[in-house]
Amino acid sequence: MTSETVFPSPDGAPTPDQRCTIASAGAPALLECLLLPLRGGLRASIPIYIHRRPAMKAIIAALCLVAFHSAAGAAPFRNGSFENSAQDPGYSTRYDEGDQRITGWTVLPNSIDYVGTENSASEGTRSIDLVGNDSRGGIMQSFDTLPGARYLVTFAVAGNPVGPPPIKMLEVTVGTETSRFLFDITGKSRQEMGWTDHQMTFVADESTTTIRFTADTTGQGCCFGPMLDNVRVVQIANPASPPFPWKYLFFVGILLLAAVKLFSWSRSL
Ligand SMILES: [Ca+2]
Repeated sequence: MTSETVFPSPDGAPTPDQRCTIASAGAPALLECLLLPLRGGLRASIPIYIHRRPAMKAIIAALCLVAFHSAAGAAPFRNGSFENSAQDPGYSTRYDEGDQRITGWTVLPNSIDYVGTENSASEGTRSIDLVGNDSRGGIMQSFDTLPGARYLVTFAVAGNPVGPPPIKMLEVTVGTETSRFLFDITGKSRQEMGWTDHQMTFVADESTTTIRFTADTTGQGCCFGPMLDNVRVVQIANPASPPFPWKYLFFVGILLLAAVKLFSWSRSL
């Protein structure tokens, strides 16, 4: 990886065409680089070397963190049918805790089976057996939500008919809501899975919400769990009243403070 950082030389002021290429100089240096045109515009005739000013670096770093935090978010809910991944599961592939090859999803302890041709899916050709090799497993996704809004989650449940236990139990946690769902595999087969839609609602408390699907068959004959497919999340009601944007008010305040500091600092030179 290349790293080239070009700042104003000690005997020359920054110029509009000053080249600035950074690959690994770090966030504070990158921000300095991005601010070069601004500094040049403010005091084109005065050498300005922010990299020699720890206080200014601290202010800029704080601005950077606040800006990134404000802009940060998870993402819209995605890949609820598990059809997109970095690897074709084939018949069935075991994924351990922390695996993120299924787009948008992270595997929870201990493992899951990413099912392809082993069993028919509810939608498409792929689904999840929430119990992998260790009698317990799960999968989670974080996604953008509007605080105060109500959402409806719909998902298809079945049970892996290949083995015990006969009654599969699925636990779903989203926001502060937790529900359990049972599925009896009696009479079901790999071709006739008996997929059944279930629903639950939740009100988002934050701008990001996490949904978790987990299962535990410990002591019940091991490793054939409830199966999951075709998860859908839709907003069904707006917030009762818009939440006051404290976060953005704080961000504006930091910007004003930084502008005052920058103005005072530039006048002192
Ligand atoms: Ca699917």
